[in-house]
Amino acid sequence: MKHTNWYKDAVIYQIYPRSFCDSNHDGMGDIPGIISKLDYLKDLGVNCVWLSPIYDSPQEDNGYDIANYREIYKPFGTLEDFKTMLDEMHKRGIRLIMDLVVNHTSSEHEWFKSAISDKNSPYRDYYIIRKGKGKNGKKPPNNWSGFFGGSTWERIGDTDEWYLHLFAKGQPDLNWENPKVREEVKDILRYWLDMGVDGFRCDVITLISKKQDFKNRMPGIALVGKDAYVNGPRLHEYLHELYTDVYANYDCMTVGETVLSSLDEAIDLVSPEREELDMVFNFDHTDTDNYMGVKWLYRKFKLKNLKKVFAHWQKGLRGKGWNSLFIENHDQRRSVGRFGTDDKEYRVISAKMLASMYFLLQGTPFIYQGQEIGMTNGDFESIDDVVDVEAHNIYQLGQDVPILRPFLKKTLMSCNRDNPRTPMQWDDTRFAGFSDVKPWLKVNKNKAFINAKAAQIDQGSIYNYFKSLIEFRKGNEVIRDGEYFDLLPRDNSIYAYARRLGEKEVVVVCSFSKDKKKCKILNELKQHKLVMSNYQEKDDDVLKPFEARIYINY
Ligand code: TEU
Repeated sequence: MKHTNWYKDAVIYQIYPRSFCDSNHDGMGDIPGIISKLDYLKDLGVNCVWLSPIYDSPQEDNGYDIANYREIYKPFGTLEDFKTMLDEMHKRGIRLIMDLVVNHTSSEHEWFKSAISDKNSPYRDYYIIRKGKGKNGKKPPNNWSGFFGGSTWERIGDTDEWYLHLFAKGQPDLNWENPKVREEVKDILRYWLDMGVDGFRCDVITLISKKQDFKNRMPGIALVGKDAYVNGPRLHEYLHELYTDVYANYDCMTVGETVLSSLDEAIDLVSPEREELDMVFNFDHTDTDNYMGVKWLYRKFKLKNLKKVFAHWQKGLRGKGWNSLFIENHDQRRSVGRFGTDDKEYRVISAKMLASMYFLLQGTPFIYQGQEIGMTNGDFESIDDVVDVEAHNIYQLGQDVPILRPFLKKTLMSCNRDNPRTPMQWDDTRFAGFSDVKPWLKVNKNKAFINAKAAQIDQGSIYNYFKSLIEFRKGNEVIRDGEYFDLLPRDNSIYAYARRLGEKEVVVVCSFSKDKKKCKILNELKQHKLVMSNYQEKDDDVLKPFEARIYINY
């Protein structure tokens, strides 16, 4: 089947189902809740949804631990609800991509239960099981450490064998070396594609192939062993196999979550002729405010670094592959208040500026639920307000390793993954219109004035700004195909870039400063037409705090 590459014209909205809309009064979002909000998405103007996992799961990692790939987690609804949702989306011209979590399963998956209870189980080799070290194998097979802190190995009962888990204990890694595992994955893909879904966001897909030596690696502060489990030796082979055996037969798209991949590695993943993935999420820009990619090690944001990263990817992938554009997701803290912006006095202005900044780069933009109304980080006061498994593991690590405590004191509340997961703020009622009972996670107090109902009415809202941006992108070939030029690469408070296609040009000018800033570029744009801005009044050559302007010359 011919791929139409529809994703290049998509604007994708990410739904984190647990926090989106509760219809059955259990304090958790669900599929009928999503259906009730499809008109809202249609009004916003998005034409694709990425749905975080809705599969049957014990929810140790909120669904990123799947116990049955073909069933829906009961509190979220039924397969019938799912089919209705898909139908209702398609009726509105909205495509659906699912979260594909196949680096690991849940430890509650039947395969895993069988694998660990019986050494002769046909599923034993579905997982990565190795003998421990020391007397009676009581020590883990090697010193690798995982994404949620601590060893990547868990002992199987009191035997001398251990299983590998790069994430939580309840997320055992699948053994992709085993061809049967790959066949299972293909069957799962076909199951959903045949039902009509339009593609997949492939969770931690760059971790599926592991070097098979399983030897110790150089000790370090985080992700010991990553050279053995990130971008492993057979990654490309596996992805190509999925492509030829499955994706090639559907007009679908895939976007890989490619943690820790460089531009060169990404090019190999998305070059169309290699037939692996269509797009990747890289995290270089969300790592500009931390050290060594470790988000808990916060460092002051510098605009120059962000520009460098965007230029690197915009230029680097040009003509070779397609970028994904995002500044938020369910693992990242809220963008407003981040990247040197302000989530108090200038919240609305800042959110619109950030939107202008990333939305008009080359690639497919993603909006994470609540971003379109400028939702902020959670009001968490202590670890007791936080549910996320990663936050609790890291908190525990801080208790065990006192040297880490001062870092965590600063960042545990502001960087943990529950920040973007607070219930979607639909209105100003007690539980923000998300639910009529107490939600699973604290509702932000600012629902009183940050909510979708108010935003839809207010012409000057962030929501309506996003609507205009989406409208502006539609059918705009300069935005889709134009080349990227950084106009002020060395400036540390103004981000100005152009997108050029032939004679046509779009120019985006954004101030990342709380102070007024003189900007010489503005003088050169006198012949251009201003099409959007986050302020009513304008000075000729001075940008107001966090001002954004979008110009065209055609
Ligand atoms: O995330 C993978 C990942 O490496 C990071 O986003 C990580 O969770 C975070 O940076 C830790 O600070 C994916 C999913 O997006 C995440 O929600 C899951 O927990 C994880 O995989 C495991 O499936």
